[in-house]
Amino acid sequence: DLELLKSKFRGTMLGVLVGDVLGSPYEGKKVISCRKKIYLQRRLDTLEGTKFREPVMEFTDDSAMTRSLAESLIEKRDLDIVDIAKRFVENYYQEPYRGYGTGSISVLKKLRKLKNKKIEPEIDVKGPAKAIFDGRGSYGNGGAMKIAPVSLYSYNNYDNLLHYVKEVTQITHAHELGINGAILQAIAIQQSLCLHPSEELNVSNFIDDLINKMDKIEVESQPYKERLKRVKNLLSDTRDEPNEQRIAKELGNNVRALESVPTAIFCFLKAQKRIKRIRTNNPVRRAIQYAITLGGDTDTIASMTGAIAGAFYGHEKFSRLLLSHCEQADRFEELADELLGIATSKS
Ligand code: F2R
Ligand code: MG
Ligand code: MG
Ligand code: MG
Repeated sequence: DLELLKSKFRGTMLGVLVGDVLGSPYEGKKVISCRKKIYLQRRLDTLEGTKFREPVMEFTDDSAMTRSLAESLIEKRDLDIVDIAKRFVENYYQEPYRGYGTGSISVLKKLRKLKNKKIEPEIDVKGPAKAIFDGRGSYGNGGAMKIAPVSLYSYNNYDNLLHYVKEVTQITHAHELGINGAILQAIAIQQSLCLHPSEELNVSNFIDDLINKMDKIEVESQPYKERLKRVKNLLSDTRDEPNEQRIAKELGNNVRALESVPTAIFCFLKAQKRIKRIRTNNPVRRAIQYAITLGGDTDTIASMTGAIAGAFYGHEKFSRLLLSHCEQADRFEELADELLGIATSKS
């Protein structure tokens, strides 16, 4: 069903943007207080209920890099990591104020020098990422935060998806945890794309599928698999419902991929049902709002949550009024449509 797929592609790209935009004012704070929760509830109610009275809310590096990646896939109609790296660099120098991570900034600066020297780009494009953090590479969530367009591009080919995610992520993240975090986020989005939003989501199947896939991907130690098992346990603990502090402690809420990608998956799955003190019937908004209440790296966790939720529910669940407040919402929808054109013409 092409109409449904179109809606899901749009939902994915809008989820990245909306989560980032709504989450970024809270980035870096602790689990948010009761008073802040009420404020957040009112703020989102206002944004969903007013047309463009406030200035447009700006996105950060998460959406900026997602946009560059989507634009490259569309322009090249293929995965071209040299072109993607170039676009990351150009975009960073055009808008350096978007709140990039320190590791990513040093990679982008080195990539610019490489470009000037024009040395064997196919080999060297992954070089700077390998050099940072004393040669260990970054385990930040910057790989996962920008990966959504690859899930769309390869939505119907799992093996290609894994290969492409690894290639793209290695431009900025060489650490295994950074790469596997991007893989987990990409396959969570892909799973959501393949499910029908009018049928109730089977939460335990969704998480079991991810656990089985990560079991094959993580060869030696299995930290992501272990976190996903925690997600499963926390979701099934209905008697003693875990509060935000406990979620942040057990799953994490920071810039490390290991301590944010499983958290985003948890937020999406938790929001299948009503959540105490979050007053909305909209499951996409509920997921994003809940992700923000966990504090820490709120823009990125809300953005990754938004992408997975948007991929499941589709774009109809995004309030048009809310979107009117988000910088470049139309552009993100347009990119989704163009990615759909390419992804469906390939197969
Ligand atoms: N950078 C931020 N937020 C903080 C400042 C933003 C603020 N608004 C401002 O303008 O000042 N947010 C963005 O960064 C995260 C994505 O980060 P990315 O792209 O993965 O960057 P990086 O630097 O590679 O990794 C993030 C941090 O993780 C630690 N780290 C990573 N690998 C490490 C290693 N091998 N050893 C030690 N530490 C490692 C470092 O502290 C990195 O700086 C998103 O939240 C995005 O929104
Ligand atoms: Mg950011
Ligand atoms: Mg195994
Ligand atoms: Mg962030």
